[in-house]
Amino acid sequence: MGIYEELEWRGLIKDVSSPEIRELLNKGGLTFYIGTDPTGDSLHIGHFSSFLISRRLKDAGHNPILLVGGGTGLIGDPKPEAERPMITKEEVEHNINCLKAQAEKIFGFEVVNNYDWLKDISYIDMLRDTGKYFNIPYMLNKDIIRRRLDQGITYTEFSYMLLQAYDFYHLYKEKNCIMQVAGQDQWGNITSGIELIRRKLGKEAYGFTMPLLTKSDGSKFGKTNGKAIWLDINKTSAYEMYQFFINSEDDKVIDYLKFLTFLSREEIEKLEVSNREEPHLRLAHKALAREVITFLHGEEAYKSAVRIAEVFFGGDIRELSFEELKEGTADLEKHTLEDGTPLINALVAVGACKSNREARDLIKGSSISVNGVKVNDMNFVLKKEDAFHEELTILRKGKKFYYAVSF
Ligand code: 545
Repeated sequence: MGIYEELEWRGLIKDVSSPEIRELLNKGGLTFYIGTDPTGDSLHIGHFSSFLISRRLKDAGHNPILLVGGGTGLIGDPKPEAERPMITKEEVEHNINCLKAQAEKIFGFEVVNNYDWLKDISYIDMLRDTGKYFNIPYMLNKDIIRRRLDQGITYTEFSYMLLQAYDFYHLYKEKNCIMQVAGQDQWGNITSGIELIRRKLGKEAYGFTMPLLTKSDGSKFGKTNGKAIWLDINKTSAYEMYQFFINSEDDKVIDYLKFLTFLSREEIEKLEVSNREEPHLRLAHKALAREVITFLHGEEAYKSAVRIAEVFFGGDIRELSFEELKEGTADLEKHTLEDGTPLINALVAVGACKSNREARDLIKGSSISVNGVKVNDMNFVLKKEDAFHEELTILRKGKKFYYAVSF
């Protein structure tokens, strides 16, 4: 199985510009690029699969270039829904630094910034040397432009494809980069570049896209409760990421394994059987979480995430470090109570029960613990000095309902 067939099996090939791509990819040794605009200060899990593809191609003997769009980010790639708000030059610069560092750390590839060549082109030269190769009907026929025509699109965003096309042309000339790879939303921009190279240089360039990951209802993959899953560990902890993957939909988890991990076909097929025949073991989900978190954040972070998950699932929270406790309670609502609040009142205040009477019953029934210790004393009082680091008090009702309290 060549790399092309492997990508095909993983479901990573959506559109290809030419049937020759199979042979080119299987042969190895070509230079290709993948680009990203600095619209944020971190990549998120939705971008991850497109970047992993570069790694797969590198491992198959190709040379990757990662491009950050310091120039294009100032313009804004049109989205189907609406015009993008302009971001300031300072913001673009900040985001570039973050993305560069992240891309280098995670993928270790050469990073180029298109601002370096786009900034020097004058408007007149752009119109003469690039604009002249773009026919308005051709541009209007691009999917993304058609989708914006009713509500409108500014000239600025309309021109975006010229810049991305120019990048491809530039990299083709300067670095013999003959292929561009991206998510399926980039098809129009990729083909514009291929067209420009053909017309200006008389040479053939190539490109292919991969499908975007979705949830089973077709909605965007990569968010939980409206919160994105970031690759930056300071924005999304390893434990949060663990929860995200462990809770993947059963009918999607195999797709995610194919897109987001380097597990072999054999290993994934085994997990597919397990997911079908013994779904309660959640082996596929666990493998997914393990592979992605270990790749991004290392073995230690992954182990710690599992430890937090296991402890919060019914273990002893006193075994966790303070950092881990904070991670494990990060998505709980934080209740602020007065130092010295009786446990009974606290249970009502945090919403663990409806009345003092119910609180008493719970305590009597040994269902309540405070900071990992079962409490049977009706007169128990919560104190700041007993809190973890005098900061965090954790109440537990039954096996898995947690409440975080501070004073
Ligand atoms: C710019 C100049 C080039 C080549 C590419 C570009 C960027 C491209 C684009 N890509 C998307 C993107 O999202 C913002 C990331 C925030 C940190 O807009 N015009 O930059 C996404 N891309 C990865 C995948 C994508 C795409 O980075 O291709 O499909 C998402 O999975 O939306 O010369």
